[in-house]
Amino acid sequence: MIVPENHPSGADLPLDLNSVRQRLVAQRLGSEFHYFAEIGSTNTYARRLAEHGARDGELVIADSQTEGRGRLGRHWVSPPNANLYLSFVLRPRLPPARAPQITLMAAVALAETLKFFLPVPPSIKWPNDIIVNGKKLAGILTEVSCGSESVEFVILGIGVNVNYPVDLMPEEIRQRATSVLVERQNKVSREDLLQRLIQDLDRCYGEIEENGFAPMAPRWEAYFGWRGQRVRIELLNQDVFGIAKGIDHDGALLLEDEHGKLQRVIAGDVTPVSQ
Ligand code: BT5
Repeated sequence: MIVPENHPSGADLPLDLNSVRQRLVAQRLGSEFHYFAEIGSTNTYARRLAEHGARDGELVIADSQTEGRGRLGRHWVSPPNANLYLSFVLRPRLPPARAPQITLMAAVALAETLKFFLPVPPSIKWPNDIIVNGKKLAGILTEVSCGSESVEFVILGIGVNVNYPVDLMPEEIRQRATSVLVERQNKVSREDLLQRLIQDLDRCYGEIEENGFAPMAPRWEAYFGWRGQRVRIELLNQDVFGIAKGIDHDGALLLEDEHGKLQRVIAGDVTPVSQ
């Protein structure tokens, strides 16, 4: 690979996507790569591609983002050449009500990939975070466009902190974020992680389309870090408290309220609280 002249020696190199493509064994995901050294947001770009007819599985990937997005207008810190920022255009054969299962499926795939690279298994924080040793290592941003009866497309965006040292993290996330490098104390190949992630997502995507989420639910549950714990759910206008019991077949979080009744929560942020 040709290294740009202005590249400081010792710094991380740009992604070598040829090596990923050559080794990739996937049915649908990664059918086409759209690579950017820098982009605003891979999700925004992927949405534009989808609106112009991009096919199922096309992948937008960048070495840095200037306007990386989280949920609810939050910011995703996306420095150059250290991490992974990617978005797939998906055209799943799912009814709109089952679209949230894409996020759950992606969390399972991401946890299965990361388990291979980490000394301790990651946990899933419902619905979209991957947590290691209590800190956030990866996040998922799923954006759905629906017709009246079917899902038109889903943009599945994933940010993974890979070779990201704590001292380069901005103050806003330093106490709460981690990376593969931080957890294993040495660097990993972003190409190896990316290849495995695409393959795991491809497999899990096929599984939920074929059989629904139910057969995958036990795997999700096995990674769920807050079962049996008292949690706070931050909804848009209020906070709700209860005991996290797991998820139902649609991927809603099951919360036991103070009267012992099970409530279904379909969106929100979960934080464990002391009993
Ligand atoms: C997420 O949102 O966790 C979804 C993140 C998705 C990012 C990917 S990158 C590729 C694709 N293109 C995009 O534009 N986005 C996707 P949320 O649950 O709302 O979490 C956002 C919060 O995570 C922020 O408010 C920070 O507190 C924290 N955060 C921001 N950057 C982080 C990072 N690099 N590592 C860990 N935590 C971070």
